[in-house]
Amino acid sequence: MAQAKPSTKTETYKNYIGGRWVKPASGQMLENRNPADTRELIGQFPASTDEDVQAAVAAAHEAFPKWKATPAPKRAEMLYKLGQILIDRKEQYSIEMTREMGKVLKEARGDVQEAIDMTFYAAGEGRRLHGYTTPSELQNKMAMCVRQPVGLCAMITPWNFPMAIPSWKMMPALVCGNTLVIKPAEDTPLSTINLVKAAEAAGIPPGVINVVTGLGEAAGAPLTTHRDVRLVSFTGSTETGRIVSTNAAQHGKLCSLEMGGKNVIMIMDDADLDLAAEGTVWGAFGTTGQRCTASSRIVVHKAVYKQFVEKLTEKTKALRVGNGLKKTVEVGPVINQAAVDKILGYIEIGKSHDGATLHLGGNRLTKGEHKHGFFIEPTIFTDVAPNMRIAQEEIFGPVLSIIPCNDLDEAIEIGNGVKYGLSSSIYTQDVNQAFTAMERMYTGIFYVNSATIGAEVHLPFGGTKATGNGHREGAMASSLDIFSEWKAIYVDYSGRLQKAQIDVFDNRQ
Ligand code: UN1
Repeated sequence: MAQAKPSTKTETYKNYIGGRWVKPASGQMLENRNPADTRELIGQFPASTDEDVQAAVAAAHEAFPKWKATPAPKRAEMLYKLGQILIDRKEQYSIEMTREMGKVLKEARGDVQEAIDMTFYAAGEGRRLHGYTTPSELQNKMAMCVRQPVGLCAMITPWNFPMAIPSWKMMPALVCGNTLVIKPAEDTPLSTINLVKAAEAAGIPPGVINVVTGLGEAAGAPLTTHRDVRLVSFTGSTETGRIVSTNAAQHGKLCSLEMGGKNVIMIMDDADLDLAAEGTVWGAFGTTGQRCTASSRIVVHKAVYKQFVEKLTEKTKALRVGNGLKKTVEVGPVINQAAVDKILGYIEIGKSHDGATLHLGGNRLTKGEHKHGFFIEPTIFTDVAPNMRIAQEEIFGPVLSIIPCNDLDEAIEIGNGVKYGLSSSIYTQDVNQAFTAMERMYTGIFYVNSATIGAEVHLPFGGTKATGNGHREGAMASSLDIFSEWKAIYVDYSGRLQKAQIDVFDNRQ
């Protein structure tokens, strides 16, 4: 198939504030280019600043009382409509996502599908949002709990799942009755704008959802300190997350963080090695390794090490790297030049600082169809020691470290021996080993006989240790804990003053 032709048309996009598409106050724009072919301009997007953030927060603040007062089932009806619109526009939005982010079209479709799933799933909550009743310790008194929205939510989202991750935050926030301002990553504003266009078409009222695009410091930071923002929900690097949570703490805000990972697959000596190799290729090189759940460490039992590496090498060599719009391509580009520099920097660290064996790949691809994009070969390091930098730090690219081990205990120790705790997995046919690992891996997600990626929206998504701050997205119970607050209600119908903890109940009466 011919290489995708660079587009000649330049679209100019706007912020969405108070139900209107508006230019940024500064008039400054940022270019968004296709990482598979940087000659192709996706569009110009607002380089928003504090002034735009102020306007967006004001709009969300104003819209809040009415949205909160809208019955939850009615809010949910709009989400059902939004889900249907996303289904109708899925192909267009997926193609646009591949062009702006680089992930192969099949995966872009998965990303949009995840947003669809999340939207319908959250919509279902409109007729639940359950609280509970509970007995009072006093007679003629009723006690219950209801959920209330937290208020105005600020959302700062990453480029690697540019529609799915915004949907994890937006949909539960909306069904709970919150209004929001979202600042998508500067590399992928279009996919979030597309999601918001669908929300606009679904009839979500002006001001309920607002978008400001631009850079983190100029457009994201002001959201983390604004007086009227009640909650900041962030997904991105651990470094930025720390800044976000410091700001949030200093300004008395609720804060939900989803950050890095250094996820491990443990392959035992009884594993189905073909399945494990196939899973490893998907976990490590799917989305070009740019998932926080990517399988970046493989701990392999020494008894099957050689055999596994052979199988993995063969499968990895067969991967086609290129423009994700081409049907045959399995691995797209990385997101931008800074990512290329970081990933190549880590490959160098692996070789010269860590002294690991560069077994496969290790280079940027610069010729032919790769000439104008950010392409890096799927890269495998072998004989990696658990404490090497390439085995400890998040690379966020197609670089895999293979670490030998002697048994399950050692695999678990290595697996848990990093600062992150997002996802982990084991390949084994032995139910005892599987359950042992399940219990002892201190991660937020665990898989048996599959890689570390592939979370479904109705289960909790998030991690332990440096990955997060205890919150989970996805799964409704945990999402509601982020986007709603409890209100405890006591109704005394005794007609007299009753004092909890003080009045003594007399059962002879
Ligand atoms: C991420 O890893 O950055 O679990 C998000 C998965 C996807 C979401 C990944 N559903 O692989």
